[in-house]
Amino acid sequence: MSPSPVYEATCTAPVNIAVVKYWGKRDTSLILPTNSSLSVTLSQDHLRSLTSARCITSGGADARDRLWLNGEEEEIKQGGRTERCLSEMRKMRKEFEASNSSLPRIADFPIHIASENNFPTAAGLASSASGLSALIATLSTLYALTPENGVSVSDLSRIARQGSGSACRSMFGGYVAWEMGLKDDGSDSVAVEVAPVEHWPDLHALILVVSDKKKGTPSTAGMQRTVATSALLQHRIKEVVPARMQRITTAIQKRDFDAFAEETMADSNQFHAVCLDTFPPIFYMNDVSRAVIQLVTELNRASVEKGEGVKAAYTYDAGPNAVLYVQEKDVKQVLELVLRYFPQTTESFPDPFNLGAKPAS
Ligand code: 2P0
Repeated sequence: MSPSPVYEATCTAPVNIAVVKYWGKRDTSLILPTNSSLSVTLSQDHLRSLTSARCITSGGADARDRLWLNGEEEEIKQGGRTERCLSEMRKMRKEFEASNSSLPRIADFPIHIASENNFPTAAGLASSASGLSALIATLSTLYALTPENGVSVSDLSRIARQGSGSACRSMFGGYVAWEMGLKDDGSDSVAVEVAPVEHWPDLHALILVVSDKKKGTPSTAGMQRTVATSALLQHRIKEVVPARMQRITTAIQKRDFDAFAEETMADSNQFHAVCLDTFPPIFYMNDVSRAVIQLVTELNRASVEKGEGVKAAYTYDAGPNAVLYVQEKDVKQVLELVLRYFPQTTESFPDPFNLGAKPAS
């Protein structure tokens, strides 16, 4: 008797850090954003989710979809985001099986999924982006829903988006836009590659972990409050982001760090201004975050005065941790400066600069 086949797959997906921020949904169920966004996907070496999925072919009491996150079992809620991603991927696999009689019939088997992050979850380090992106990458491998079989990465990003908005951008490496799309069904709200990592490989992301505690206001709830209450958001959506998306895309294409840095810092500032314009207001940055902004501003001012151009661009997500984009030639100088003004503590995180990561596919 031959052993029954095992259907399983394991993939990783990295974190991405937005330089034009996604904040606000026009459709909370399909996860359709109020503006386009753009990010840099980091290297898998430092911040990544690792996800395995296996079809349960044996039946019995265990034969239901199950999920473990960092070793703890989580309920897969009916109608929830994970369930939605699973059912969308199953639907595609069923269509694939229907069109190809030689494929094993695995779409209806229950699936067990285990996922782990190698960094603090929900500390403003985009864990949902890498987590949901790794889930979709793993299911696409398990189900052979790949570009060779006519399923593009943008197609997969449309499903990852329904798990967590920012996850659609982690489906690509390098420089990635999430085009908000115009359609109500979300079919045109997908991630697209702006440039591969090889286009501009000497850009580094230095992650300064100010706190690895769970953030106060979860993004999903925070952005809905902003949509409901902030007048500044409407200005941002209509007047600011469309032009900024064009300018930053051009800056990336030209490898123009000064322009890239200017747009990145301005967009981070406006995202946090929009949070402050929300009622009740949302505060993600703390005093240390603001001190890092002052340090970077002073460093850039002195450097531009000397004719050496901008040295670093800060950006902050839904938490106090700073991400500094720095060109390779300036990494040492910027790190030394940060360490001088913010001596390391070893209490909650062993090495705040251990996570310096180079974008990669
Ligand atoms: C971003 N953030 O563009 C922005 C900047 C946080 C600040 O995407 O509700 O976790 O799952 O779609 O993707 C965080 O939002 O929210 C986020 P959901 P998500 O990276």
